[in-house]
Amino acid sequence: MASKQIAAFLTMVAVVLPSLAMATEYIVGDASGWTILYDYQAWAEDKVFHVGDKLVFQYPVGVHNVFKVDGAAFANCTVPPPDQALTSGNDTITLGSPGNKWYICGVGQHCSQFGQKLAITVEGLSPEPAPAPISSPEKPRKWKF
Ligand SMILES: *[C@@H]1O[C@H](CO)[C@@H](O)[C@H](O)[C@H]1NC(C)=O
Ligand SMILES: *[C@@H]1O[C@H](CO)[C@@H](O)[C@H](O)[C@H]1NC(C)=O
Ligand SMILES: [Cu+2]
Repeated sequence: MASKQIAAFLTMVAVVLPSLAMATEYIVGDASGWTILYDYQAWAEDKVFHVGDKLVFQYPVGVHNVFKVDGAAFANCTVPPPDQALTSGNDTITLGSPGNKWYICGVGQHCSQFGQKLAITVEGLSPEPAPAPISSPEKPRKWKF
């Protein structure tokens, strides 16, 4: 009885742990942190972000802030209402869904004049399924996993 429960628990741990271990915490801008005159697109370029990963925006409190915005606001550096700002100086955002995400600094002209903006694409948790072979005339293969 009890050993059955333990077995079930261990199975659960075995399933859950690897996915937790794979979650990555990214310090935006690495040692430079969240600042002006830094190329965040170059920073993001070689990274693959997944659901569950975290972005940490680090900066001196009061000098910058972080707004999550949509694509249009990102393009125009449109700053949302102040109550939507993250201002802790160590703002952690867990990437909760796949898709495009946009972040800007709302202080002064940091976004529009000094490039303090980050756009990323978040991939889903599981790898993309292999594309189905379209041209193959043979009957569908049975995939073994
Ligand atoms: C962004 O800027 C463009 C060009 O100036 C303008 O046409 C558009 O309405 C702006 N969008 C937003 C959401 O402010
Ligand atoms: C910043 O946030 C990260 C992630 O939440 C945390 O691990 C880290 O300890 C924090 N650092 C400071 C200096 O508060
Ligand atoms: Cu700023």
